[in-house]
Amino acid sequence: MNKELKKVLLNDKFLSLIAEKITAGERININEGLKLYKSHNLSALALLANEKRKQINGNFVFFNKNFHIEPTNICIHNCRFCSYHRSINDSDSWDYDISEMMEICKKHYRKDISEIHIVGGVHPDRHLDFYCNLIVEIKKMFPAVHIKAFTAVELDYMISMANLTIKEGLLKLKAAGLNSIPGGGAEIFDSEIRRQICYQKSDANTWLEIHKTAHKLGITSNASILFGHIETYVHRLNHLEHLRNLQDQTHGFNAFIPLKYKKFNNSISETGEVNDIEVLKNFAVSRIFLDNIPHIKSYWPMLGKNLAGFALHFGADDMDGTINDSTKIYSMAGAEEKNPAMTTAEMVNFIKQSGFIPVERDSVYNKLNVFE
Ligand code: V47
Ligand code: SF4
Repeated sequence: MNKELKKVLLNDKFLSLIAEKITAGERININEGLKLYKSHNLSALALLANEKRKQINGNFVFFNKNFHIEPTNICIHNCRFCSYHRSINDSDSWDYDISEMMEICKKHYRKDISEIHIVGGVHPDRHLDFYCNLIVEIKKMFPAVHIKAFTAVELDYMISMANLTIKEGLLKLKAAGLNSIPGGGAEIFDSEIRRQICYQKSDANTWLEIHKTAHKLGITSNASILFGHIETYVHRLNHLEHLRNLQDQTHGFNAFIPLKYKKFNNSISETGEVNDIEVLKNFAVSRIFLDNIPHIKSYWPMLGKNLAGFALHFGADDMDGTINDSTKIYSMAGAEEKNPAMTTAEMVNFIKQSGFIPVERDSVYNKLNVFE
């Protein structure tokens, strides 16, 4: 345990115990996680989470060069927290065909882009073959790019509409060129909270089963949590425990992404948003609890750059990517970054200023470039 940490924790038996557990590489349980959430000792939480991140990732902070495609904002679901989805006849809905998405690729693609992230609404008429063709076309034009695409909720719909099992559907997508799966759609696994905020969409078991099957097929994935709405700390911790248990079995999660609920223009706006202290605590507890998921992502397009930088001191070690102003999901929900884009130089500078060593990575966290 480092000296600074010892000094801060000297008079707090519980926090000292957690520090000892972290040093010994032991897990914390749900009760301990709950006590951490309830602690107001923010500096101790930062030091504890930082200790865990150092064990796993040293002083490195990762980023990649990527852009997003959002094929459609038309969605059969109506999640109450979502500011993005529209009905087919809404004037501000979109639904790109494959050639339009190839134009988006051409607009954003440069030699050094390593990943395309594809996530959108669950369009009633867009099925598995359409998305397989999309991936095939992208890979024809950019064979080396990593395609991280479709939340488990989108996959659930397209695979069941094709009358295939999860395994068969994922194998088809893999054969087309799908490389990994993003973390969205997880929200909060608790069935009562899900009933209240997103009752129509795939349930927790389906989300977990899709990721488990993907991992077994060699398709790695991310996991997320949507926090700061009507859930309690216990709901968050149960969510983390589901992920930790699955990761023990499969080791297929690359990163965990805490997504802060943004209130603009959706039907639970009256819930309000949690403040930055809650966001930082949530990063710290996630880092300490999820001892087996290697990376914690500070998703700057949604948090805003400043808060994303602070999160790096609360356990996060990954800034996602340069984005190139290609995503609208968060700006439509009121996120700080209206047109998220960072050049490599800006990203490197930002990470250095925050006190860490920037590393450009690929989508599975191989180090491509270390900016010492
Ligand atoms: O599941 C929707 C969230 C997610 C709101 O894997 C909202 O690298 C906040 O999958 N306030 C989709 N969040 C995004 C996603 C993602 C994002 C970044 C990185 C990765 C990755 C994946 O967006 C949804 C939902 O939890 N979301 N509405 C809102 N109002
Ligand atoms: Fe559809 Fe996803 Fe929005 Fe839910 S969060 S309404 S599934 S786009």
